[in-house]
Amino acid sequence: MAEPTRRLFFALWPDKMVRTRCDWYVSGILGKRVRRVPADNLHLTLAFAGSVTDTVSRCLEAHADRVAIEPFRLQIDHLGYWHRQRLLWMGPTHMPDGLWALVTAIRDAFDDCGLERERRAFQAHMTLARKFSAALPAAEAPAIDWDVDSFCLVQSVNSENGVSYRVLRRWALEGAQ
Ligand code: 3AM
Repeated sequence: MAEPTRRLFFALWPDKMVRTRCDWYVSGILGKRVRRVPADNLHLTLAFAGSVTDTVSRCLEAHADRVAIEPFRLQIDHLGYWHRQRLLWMGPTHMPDGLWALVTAIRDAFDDCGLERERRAFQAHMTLARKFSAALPAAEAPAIDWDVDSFCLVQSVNSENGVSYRVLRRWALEGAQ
Protein backbone atom coordinates (compact mmCIF):
# COMPACT_ATOMS: atom_id res chain seq x y z
CA MET A 1 0.00 0.00 0.00
CA ALA A 2 1.26 3.47 -0.83
CA GLU A 3 2.65 5.47 2.08
CA PRO A 4 0.25 8.23 3.16
CA THR A 5 1.26 11.77 2.35
CA ARG A 6 0.79 15.24 3.78
CA ARG A 7 0.86 18.54 1.95
CA LEU A 8 3.79 20.43 3.42
CA PHE A 9 5.68 23.67 2.99
CA PHE A 10 8.30 25.71 4.79
CA ALA A 11 7.33 29.20 5.82
CA LEU A 12 8.05 32.17 8.00
CA TRP A 13 5.20 32.35 10.45
CA PRO A 14 4.53 35.81 11.90
CA ASP A 15 4.25 36.18 15.67
CA LYS A 16 1.09 37.66 17.12
CA MET A 17 2.33 41.25 17.01
CA VAL A 18 3.39 41.10 13.35
CA ARG A 19 0.26 39.16 12.42
CA THR A 20 -1.95 41.78 14.07
CA ARG A 21 -0.13 44.62 12.35
CA CYS A 22 -0.45 42.88 8.99
CA ASP A 23 -4.12 42.28 9.59
CA TRP A 24 -4.74 45.93 10.52
CA TYR A 25 -3.00 46.99 7.38
CA VAL A 26 -4.99 44.61 5.19
CA SER A 27 -8.32 45.45 6.73
CA GLY A 28 -7.44 49.14 6.34
CA ILE A 29 -6.84 48.82 2.60
CA LEU A 30 -9.44 46.20 1.71
CA GLY A 31 -12.24 46.77 4.20
CA LYS A 32 -14.76 44.04 4.77
CA ARG A 33 -16.08 43.57 1.24
CA VAL A 34 -13.13 41.69 -0.17
CA ARG A 35 -12.51 38.09 0.77
CA ARG A 36 -9.03 38.09 2.18
CA VAL A 37 -6.68 35.58 3.72
CA PRO A 38 -7.72 35.24 7.39
CA ALA A 39 -5.24 36.75 9.85
CA ASP A 40 -4.41 33.33 11.28
CA ASN A 41 -3.37 32.11 7.83
CA LEU A 42 -0.99 34.95 6.94
CA HIS A 43 2.51 33.63 6.27
CA LEU A 44 5.49 33.93 3.99
CA THR A 45 6.14 30.74 2.05
CA LEU A 46 9.81 29.76 1.73
CA ALA A 47 9.28 26.66 -0.40
CA PHE A 48 6.32 24.45 -1.17
CA ALA A 49 7.10 20.72 -0.91
CA GLY A 50 3.72 19.39 -2.01
CA SER A 51 2.32 16.03 -0.92
CA VAL A 52 5.16 14.14 0.70
CA THR A 53 5.54 10.93 2.65
CA ASP A 54 6.78 10.78 6.24
CA THR A 55 10.09 9.47 4.93
CA VAL A 56 10.58 12.61 2.84
CA SER A 57 9.31 14.78 5.65
CA ARG A 58 11.90 13.29 8.03
CA CYS A 59 14.61 13.93 5.45
CA LEU A 60 13.55 17.58 5.13
CA GLU A 61 13.42 17.96 8.91
CA ALA A 62 16.93 16.51 9.28
CA HIS A 63 18.19 19.14 6.83
CA ALA A 64 16.30 21.87 8.64
CA ASP A 65 17.98 20.74 11.88
CA ARG A 66 21.32 21.64 10.31
CA VAL A 67 20.39 25.13 9.13
CA ALA A 68 22.72 27.65 10.75
CA ILE A 69 21.48 31.13 9.93
CA GLU A 70 21.25 34.12 12.23
CA PRO A 71 18.01 35.97 12.92
CA PHE A 72 17.31 38.85 10.55
CA ARG A 73 14.91 41.74 10.16
CA LEU A 74 12.39 41.89 7.35
CA GLN A 75 10.82 45.17 6.45
CA ILE A 76 7.43 44.58 4.94
CA ASP A 77 7.20 47.76 2.95
CA HIS A 78 5.68 46.89 -0.40
CA LEU A 79 2.16 46.18 -1.65
CA GLY A 80 2.13 44.15 -4.86
CA TYR A 81 -0.28 42.57 -7.32
CA TRP A 82 0.35 39.70 -9.74
CA HIS A 83 -2.09 39.96 -12.61
CA ARG A 84 -1.84 36.40 -13.87
CA GLN A 85 -2.62 34.86 -10.50
CA ARG A 86 -4.83 37.80 -9.45
CA LEU A 87 -2.98 37.75 -6.20
CA LEU A 88 -2.61 40.71 -3.86
CA TRP A 89 0.40 40.51 -1.61
CA MET A 90 2.80 42.43 0.54
CA GLY A 91 6.45 41.85 1.10
CA PRO A 92 9.88 43.32 1.56
CA THR A 93 11.57 45.51 -1.04
CA HIS A 94 14.94 44.48 0.29
CA MET A 95 15.81 40.80 0.66
CA PRO A 96 18.03 40.30 3.71
CA ASP A 97 20.96 37.92 3.25
CA GLY A 98 19.50 35.65 5.92
CA LEU A 99 16.34 35.15 3.90
CA TRP A 100 18.30 34.28 0.75
CA ALA A 101 20.37 31.83 2.76
CA LEU A 102 17.29 30.22 4.27
CA VAL A 103 15.55 29.78 0.92
CA THR A 104 18.72 28.36 -0.61
CA ALA A 105 19.18 25.92 2.28
CA ILE A 106 15.62 24.66 1.88
CA ARG A 107 15.87 24.38 -1.88
CA ASP A 108 19.08 22.37 -1.39
CA ALA A 109 17.22 20.13 1.07
CA PHE A 110 14.55 19.51 -1.57
CA ASP A 111 17.29 18.32 -3.94
CA ASP A 112 18.78 16.02 -1.33
CA CYS A 113 15.42 14.58 -0.33
CA GLY A 114 14.39 13.75 -3.89
CA LEU A 115 11.91 16.57 -4.42
CA GLU A 116 11.82 18.70 -7.48
CA ARG A 117 13.72 21.90 -6.90
CA GLU A 118 11.74 25.10 -7.34
CA ARG A 119 13.30 26.77 -10.39
CA ARG A 120 11.39 30.02 -10.23
CA ALA A 121 13.15 32.97 -8.70
CA PHE A 122 12.11 33.42 -5.10
CA GLN A 123 9.84 36.38 -4.53
CA ALA A 124 9.19 37.01 -0.85
CA HIS A 125 5.52 37.74 -0.36
CA MET A 126 2.60 37.26 1.98
CA THR A 127 -0.62 36.58 0.13
CA LEU A 128 -3.36 38.97 1.25
CA ALA A 129 -6.13 38.05 -1.19
CA ARG A 130 -6.54 35.53 -4.00
CA LYS A 131 -8.73 35.96 -7.08
CA PHE A 132 -8.50 39.65 -6.42
CA SER A 133 -9.97 41.54 -9.34
CA ALA A 134 -10.92 44.87 -7.84
CA ALA A 135 -8.70 47.83 -8.67
CA LEU A 136 -5.45 47.79 -6.75
CA PRO A 137 -6.17 49.87 -3.68
CA ALA A 138 -4.50 53.27 -3.74
CA ALA A 139 -2.98 52.58 -0.39
CA GLU A 140 0.05 53.65 1.52
CA ALA A 141 2.80 51.08 1.46
CA PRO A 142 2.92 48.88 4.53
CA ALA A 143 5.57 49.65 7.14
CA ILE A 144 5.93 46.56 9.28
CA ASP A 145 9.20 45.47 10.85
CA TRP A 146 9.39 41.74 11.38
CA ASP A 147 12.26 40.33 13.42
CA VAL A 148 12.49 36.83 12.03
CA ASP A 149 13.90 34.40 14.57
CA SER A 150 12.48 31.09 13.37
CA PHE A 151 11.10 29.20 10.41
CA CYS A 152 8.46 26.50 10.28
CA LEU A 153 7.32 23.34 8.58
CA VAL A 154 3.61 23.69 7.95
CA GLN A 155 0.87 21.32 6.86
CA SER A 156 -1.80 22.62 4.54
CA VAL A 157 -5.19 20.98 5.08
CA ASN A 158 -7.98 21.44 2.57
CA SER A 159 -11.52 21.07 3.81
CA GLU A 160 -14.94 22.24 2.77
CA ASN A 161 -14.37 25.30 4.97
CA GLY A 162 -11.29 26.23 2.98
CA VAL A 163 -7.63 25.75 3.64
CA SER A 164 -6.18 25.67 7.15
CA TYR A 165 -2.59 25.42 8.27
CA ARG A 166 -0.92 23.47 11.07
CA VAL A 167 2.56 24.45 12.14
CA LEU A 168 4.18 21.05 12.64
CA ARG A 169 7.66 22.17 13.69
CA ARG A 170 9.49 25.38 14.34
CA TRP A 171 13.26 25.89 14.18
CA ALA A 172 14.86 28.80 16.05
CA LEU A 173 17.44 30.64 13.98
CA GLU A 174 20.93 30.54 15.43
CA GLY A 175 21.27 32.62 18.54
CA ALA A 176 17.48 33.12 18.83
CA GLN A 177 15.80 31.95 22.05
O1 3AM B 1 2.25 31.53 0.20
P1 3AM B 1 1.52 31.59 -1.10
O2 3AM B 1 0.14 32.11 -0.94
O3 3AM B 1 2.25 32.23 -2.21
O4 3AM B 1 -0.31 28.99 -3.25
C1 3AM B 1 0.16 28.22 -2.16
C2 3AM B 1 0.70 29.08 -1.03
O5 3AM B 1 1.44 30.10 -1.62
C3 3AM B 1 1.43 27.51 -2.55
O6 3AM B 1 2.02 27.15 -1.33
C4 3AM B 1 1.67 28.13 -0.36
C5 3AM B 1 1.14 27.46 0.87
O7 3AM B 1 0.00 26.72 0.55
N1 3AM B 1 1.19 26.34 -3.39
C6 3AM B 1 0.13 25.52 -3.38
N2 3AM B 1 0.28 24.56 -4.32
C7 3AM B 1 1.46 24.80 -4.94
C8 3AM B 1 2.18 24.17 -5.99
N3 3AM B 1 1.71 23.08 -6.58
C9 3AM B 1 2.04 25.94 -4.35
N4 3AM B 1 3.23 26.43 -4.74
C10 3AM B 1 3.86 25.79 -5.75
N5 3AM B 1 3.35 24.71 -6.35
